[in-house]
Amino acid sequence: MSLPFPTMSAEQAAELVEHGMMVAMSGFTPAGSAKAVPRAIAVRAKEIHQSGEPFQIRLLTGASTGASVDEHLAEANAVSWRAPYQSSRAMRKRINAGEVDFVDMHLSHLPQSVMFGHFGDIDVAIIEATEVTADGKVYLSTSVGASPTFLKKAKKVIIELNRGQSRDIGDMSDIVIPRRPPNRLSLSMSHPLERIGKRYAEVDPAKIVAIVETDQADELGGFTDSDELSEKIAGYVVDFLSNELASGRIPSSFLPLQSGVGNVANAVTAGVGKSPDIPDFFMYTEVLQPAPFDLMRSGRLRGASSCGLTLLPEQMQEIADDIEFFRDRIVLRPQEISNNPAVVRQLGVIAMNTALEVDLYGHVNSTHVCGQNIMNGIGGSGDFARNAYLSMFVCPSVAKGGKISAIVPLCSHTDHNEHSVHVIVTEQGLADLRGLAPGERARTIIDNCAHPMYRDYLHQYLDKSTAAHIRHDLQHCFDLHRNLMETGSMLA
Ligand code: 0RQ
Repeated sequence: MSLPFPTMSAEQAAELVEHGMMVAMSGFTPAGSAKAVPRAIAVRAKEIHQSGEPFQIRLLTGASTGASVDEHLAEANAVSWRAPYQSSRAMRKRINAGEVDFVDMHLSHLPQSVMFGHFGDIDVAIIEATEVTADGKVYLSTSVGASPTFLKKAKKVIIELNRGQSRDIGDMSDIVIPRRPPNRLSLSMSHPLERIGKRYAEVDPAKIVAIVETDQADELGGFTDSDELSEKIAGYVVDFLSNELASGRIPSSFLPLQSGVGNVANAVTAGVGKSPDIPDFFMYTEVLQPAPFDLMRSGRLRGASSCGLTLLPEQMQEIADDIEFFRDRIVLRPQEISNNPAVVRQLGVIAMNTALEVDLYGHVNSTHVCGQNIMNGIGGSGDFARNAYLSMFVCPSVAKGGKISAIVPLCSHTDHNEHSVHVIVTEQGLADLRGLAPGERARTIIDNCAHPMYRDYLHQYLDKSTAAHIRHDLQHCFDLHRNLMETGSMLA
């Protein structure tokens, strides 16, 4: 049956987007990202710029996106404002050059901020779906993200109907938009796979101004095989979790895992899966990456609640080919539910996220190099870290061949403070900070996690600092960062 909505090309749909508009696009990582229309908007922007006219949009998504969104639009200089998270080289460059205003925020907060109008009106939403019905049911594709809220709030909606994505993926969604406070009900979820919502998002059909048919796979970046360093980090994590299990601090049935983005996080989850000491487990997480997917196939991962499927094309094909196996093992939720702090606390999640740098007391910087230039953003790490039963941060002890130490006297920017950080792990070892006072924390982090080439410096910094509850030398706490900026190396 044909739909009562105008079908058009991506180029025609792009004409509906005007300079200065607030545009919301689907996507939570490259999973479910809009593709054809943003690419056409980038081309349109370049043409308009060539004629001497301005063209820039304000851009909202669920989280990071595929290349068609951030990379293409940033290269075309087509974005003036961006929220809430990105991981694109081109976009990062423009943000750090002061050419794009970027709002870095907790991902669980985004739908509520949209609902309350913190960013103003949404002029157009561009949402990838596997099916849309005449009465406005929208079956989303490989991520849910903030799309249900974008569909509700946008003045106009463009649907990218992706025929290349299996229609069955849409049924994995479990969509609920919490009521506004003070009438918000508590979320009743006692198991990571418990369903509390509908399988589709809803939109007023009168708002759908275009259907654009596509068939492109998600633009997933490459994952490197785990290397020696991430294997070491994974080894420490596995030993630690095994000890926690043996001591009864983690129940014998284990607790749901959350794992952040990136290769180290991927390798750590793979390591947990390989350990004979850790029982089959569930995940309550925001991104399902390739390693946990393989664990699901082997039976080690019993099921996962996520916000998106950040998977390799062959893994997506595997889901399409064996939907009976995956249907009851994966639930895709909106980001205000997948990352909901109350649920994270209720389920007792074990959170594993990645740090750029950690200071002597356990504060974590996940976002800003030397406190200034953004890498990606806080993403969902804060949603999980603050409320997890066990909050772990992992990172290599050094970056750039040793020129940068990940363990520093004082973080140059703080995303997660000492009160939300329980365990730090590098390839040097693991620091369990629970129950430790500041001085003990500092020595444990230096001895267990810092690279040997930085340990003397850090101990001396501590010893020379004025005695206090938290010892610091305000004259010298950023010497490593200053050296890095002046000479390209922290130990100048
Ligand atoms: O630089 O890309 O030039 O080689 O940072 O570092 O070690 O490859 O690690 O890819 O896992 O990224 C924190 C950025 C780590 C990421 C961060 C340089 C290093 C390299 C990348 P190159 P690695 P990863 C779920 C949860 C916050 C959001 C989050 C992140 C590059 O994990 O964005 O967790 N996390 N969200 O050389 C300068 C330092 C550095 C440094 C590393 N101290 N100073 N550069 N690098 N440490 C996701 C969502 O919310 C969707």
